[in-house]
Amino acid sequence: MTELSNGPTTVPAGRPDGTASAAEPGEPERFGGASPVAHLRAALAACCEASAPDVRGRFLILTHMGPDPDALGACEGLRLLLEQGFGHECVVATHGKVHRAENVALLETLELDLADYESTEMSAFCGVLLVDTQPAFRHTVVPEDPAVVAVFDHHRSPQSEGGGEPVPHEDVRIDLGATSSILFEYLRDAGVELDQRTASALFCGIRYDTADLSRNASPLDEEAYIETFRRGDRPKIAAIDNPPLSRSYYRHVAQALTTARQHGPLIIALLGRVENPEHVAEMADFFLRMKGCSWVVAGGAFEDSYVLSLRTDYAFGKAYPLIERVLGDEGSFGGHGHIAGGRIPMEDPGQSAIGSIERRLLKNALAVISASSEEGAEAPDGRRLDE
Ligand SMILES: [Mn+2]
Repeated sequence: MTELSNGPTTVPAGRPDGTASAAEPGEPERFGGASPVAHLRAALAACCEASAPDVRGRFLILTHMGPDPDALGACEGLRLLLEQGFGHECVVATHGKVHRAENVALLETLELDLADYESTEMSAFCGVLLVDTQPAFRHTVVPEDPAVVAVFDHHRSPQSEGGGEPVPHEDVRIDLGATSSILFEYLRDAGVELDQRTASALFCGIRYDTADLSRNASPLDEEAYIETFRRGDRPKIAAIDNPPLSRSYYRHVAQALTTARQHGPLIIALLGRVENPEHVAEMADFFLRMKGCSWVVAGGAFEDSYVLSLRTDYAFGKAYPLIERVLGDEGSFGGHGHIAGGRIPMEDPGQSAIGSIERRLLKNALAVISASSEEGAEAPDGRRLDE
């Protein structure tokens, strides 16, 4: 998910119902001292009270476009909380096609019941709940009506929040590795028992966002990871981690191996037109494992966009400022840690437009290398990987 700025995270104080449920001792004063579960329950009750009887108690759960395992895990966790914990009805709707093999495997293996945002009738719900993103983020679509009642996320807020409507229940914790861990906490505190499917979905969310607790993992992530694994479906969790790969994946591997060039610590693989936009990110991951490679720029044209993925190794540094320089002033981008992605819209996605984008990206990437080596030094010549 996109991390846009270093703006502060704001958690509104005050609770809608004035109940006296206390926060954990030592826990920072959030939700005006109410427990998160009590505050959320009250916010949803207030929303129901303000709605027409035919939609009362019906909620829509949304996340960012092209949902990843943490987004999908958090959606399933919230679904269970609303249905089993609070007795509400809910629908989870996703926006945009899911392409990445692991994410498709998660949807199919766990048989998740997801509606399509575009064909969802918004007037059938009294409120919207958002997970793993926030209303002002790009790659996120929320309806004008009904309003967003609750947000659960672990990304920093955009600097310019644009004076959006305050959300009654906003739980943003940037010190956590996964949004799925937040939903695990609500389920635990509400005393809702995890079923195998929800536990598996939550586990996959925490696993992939924290790289099996190896990055950004807090004590809550650790507890959630272990408890959801205990209750999850282990053969299914293993199957999701080793998904079947399409023939087009292997065609792209062959193409990427002949197209990629190594320039010192950089491997750059600009693939022309691709059949699946996720193959761009998959090739970036694939090349980063090569000895001597510290960063990878992979790109490919899909439909009317040129898609870019950038990866760095742990020693090399942050991906976000690098992708900004590789893109120049073109397109949009986001990222955190060692992963970044960008997109350049193309009015005419023809071969010559793709070629000129790829030449510009290559030039910008090589300029980064020249600048970081000796003053005025040229970037090393590109070597084929079979040389
Ligand atoms: Mn996440």
